[in-house]
Amino acid sequence: VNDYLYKHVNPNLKLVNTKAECKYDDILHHTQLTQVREMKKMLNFTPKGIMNGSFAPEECNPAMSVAILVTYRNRQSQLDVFIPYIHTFLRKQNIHYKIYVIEQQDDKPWNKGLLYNIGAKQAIAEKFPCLILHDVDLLPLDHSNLYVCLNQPRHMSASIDKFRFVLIYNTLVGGVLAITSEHYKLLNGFSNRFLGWGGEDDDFASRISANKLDILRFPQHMARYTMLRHQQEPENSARYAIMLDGRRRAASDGLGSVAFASVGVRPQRLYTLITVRV
Ligand code: NGS
Repeated sequence: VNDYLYKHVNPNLKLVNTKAECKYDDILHHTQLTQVREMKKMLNFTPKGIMNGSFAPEECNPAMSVAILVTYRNRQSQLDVFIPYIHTFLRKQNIHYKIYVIEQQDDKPWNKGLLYNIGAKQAIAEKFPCLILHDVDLLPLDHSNLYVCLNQPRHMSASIDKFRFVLIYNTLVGGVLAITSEHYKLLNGFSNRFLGWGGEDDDFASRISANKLDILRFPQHMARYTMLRHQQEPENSARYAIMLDGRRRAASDGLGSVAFASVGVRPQRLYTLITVRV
C-alpha cells in the first residue's frame, strides 16, 4: 500500500516547502504491529486453564457460553498460528468458550456448509446457546470485538486487511459470524449442497433475510481482522445456479438433513477435533 501511495502521488500537486515527506508506514502497518505483538505473546503461549479447547474465567461468572466453530482442511501452518492466537485473544474476554475444529478428512470437494452443520449439532448437543462460525485464516485485531451473540446474527469480520478494511458488500456474512443456536436452528443451518469454494455464505445470508432477521455489525474500527495468506479451495462453478432456488430448498436442505460417511469427536487440549468424511 505504501508503494502504491508513493507511485501515485501526482508531482504537480505536491506542496513546495522544506518539510520532510510524510511517512505512512506506522499508520498503515498499525495492525501489523498489533499482530507482531500478539505473535510475540504466542511464543510464550501456555495452555493454562484450557481443557478440550474450552476455557472459563476464574474470577467472575461469564455472561455467555460460546462455541467457536472452525472449518478446516489441510492448512496445518494456519491452524498452528490460529489456535494459540485465538486462545490468547479470547482468554481476556471474560467469556466461557470452547473451540471446535471441524476437519474434512477426504479429498472430495470442500463442503463448508456441511462442516458447519456438523459442528453446530455437536455444540448444540453440548448446550451452547451461541455459535461463532470462524474462518481459520482470520485473526481478530481489536479486543473490543467481543465474541458473543446478540439478539440478531452479527457479522464480526466486516473490516479485513485484505480488503483494505472495507466491507466488500452489505450482505456479506462470510469470515466470522456470531449467531444464536436458536437462530441457527430456525434457519435450518447451512445448505449442504455447495461443493467447492464460494456461495454457501451468501445462501446463508438469504436464509437470514427470508426469516426476517437482520445482520448486525460493530463499528468498523472494532471489527478489524488480518487474513493469513493461503491458496483457495477450487471454486464451485455451480454456485450461482444453486443459489437461485435457495429459498425453495431451505426447509429440506440444511441442519435437518446432514449426510456423511463418518464423523468422529476427538477432544484434544487446545480444541475439540471433529473429523468428517463426506
Ligand atoms: C463472494 C463469495 C462468497 C465469499 C466472498 C468473500 O464472491 O462466498 O466473495 O470471499 N460469493 C460467491 O462466490 C457467490 S473472500 O475473498 O473473503 O474469500 O465469502
